[in-house]
Amino acid sequence: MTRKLITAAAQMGPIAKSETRADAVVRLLEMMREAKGRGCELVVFTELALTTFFPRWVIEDEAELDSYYETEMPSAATQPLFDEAKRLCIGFYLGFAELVFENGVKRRYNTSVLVNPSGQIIGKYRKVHLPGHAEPQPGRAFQHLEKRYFEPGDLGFPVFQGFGGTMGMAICNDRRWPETYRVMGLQGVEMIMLGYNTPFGHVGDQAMDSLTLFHNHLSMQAGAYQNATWVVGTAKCGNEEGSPMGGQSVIIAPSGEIVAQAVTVEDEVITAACDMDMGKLYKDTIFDFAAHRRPEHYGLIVERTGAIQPD
Ligand code: ING
Repeated sequence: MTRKLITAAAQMGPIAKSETRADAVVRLLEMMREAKGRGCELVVFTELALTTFFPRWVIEDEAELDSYYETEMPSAATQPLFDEAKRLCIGFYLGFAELVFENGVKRRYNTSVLVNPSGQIIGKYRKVHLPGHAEPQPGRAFQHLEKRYFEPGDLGFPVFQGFGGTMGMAICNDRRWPETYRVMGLQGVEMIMLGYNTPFGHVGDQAMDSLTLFHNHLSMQAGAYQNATWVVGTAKCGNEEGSPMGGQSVIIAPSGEIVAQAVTVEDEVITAACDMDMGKLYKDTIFDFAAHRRPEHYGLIVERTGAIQPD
């Protein structure tokens, strides 16, 4: 009996600065219902799914900045998502800006949670790789100030048992770093869910920026194949407050093949029946880490990869 997980990526079009959380939640609920209508047990929403991508601006007023963060999850604005998930018996991944006080210190994270079909949070992740800058950069049409508005995640790359398998989470820029997938791959992950907000023109180099969508899929397809895992990548896209962002949300198999892809830059639900046993073929053959992977022979590997340091 194969483990089929019918999965949706719920791509979001722009969220205007004027849109409230309630407005965003209405859109998310509509897509949750559409996913359920297609038989889905899981719907993957995007990064920062409740507000516009505010790191594109310099925000000096702390109260204004704080207004983009959630201080609890579920919050009053997001409780309807949890209630509807339970009513429909469907789980979800949700990205949002998290504001917490730890030992009396205000901390800010770019966060996602995994919620099971009973409406309970079974996993939490905080974005590790923060792109862009801490200080405003001259000459940019839009800033990218995630290093100013978030701290690097302090939860590592954990995996969670749920939906009949081993599930993992990442957020946006994380998908460009092989360590993201490998740390979860070494824990036997079978599906990695991630949301992204990917503005065009991020680097300011015409040749590189023209490859934004190619690099989007390249990163996720490679991560999926090299770690024998499903990858669900859900965009926030379209022209959001004048900033064009890439779409092309995808569901990618452990083979690296794209099995579903969005074709608009609006709210769009894509789905796939994910065989959660498909990765096993790869993990038992070409990506049998125990049989073929040799960290002890990788030479000068530093950091905390656990590799044996040369004498
Ligand atoms: N955004 C972008 C990401 O997809 C970026 C930053 C855009 C990097 C384009 C490279 C090219 O990684 C977030 N939110 O991480």
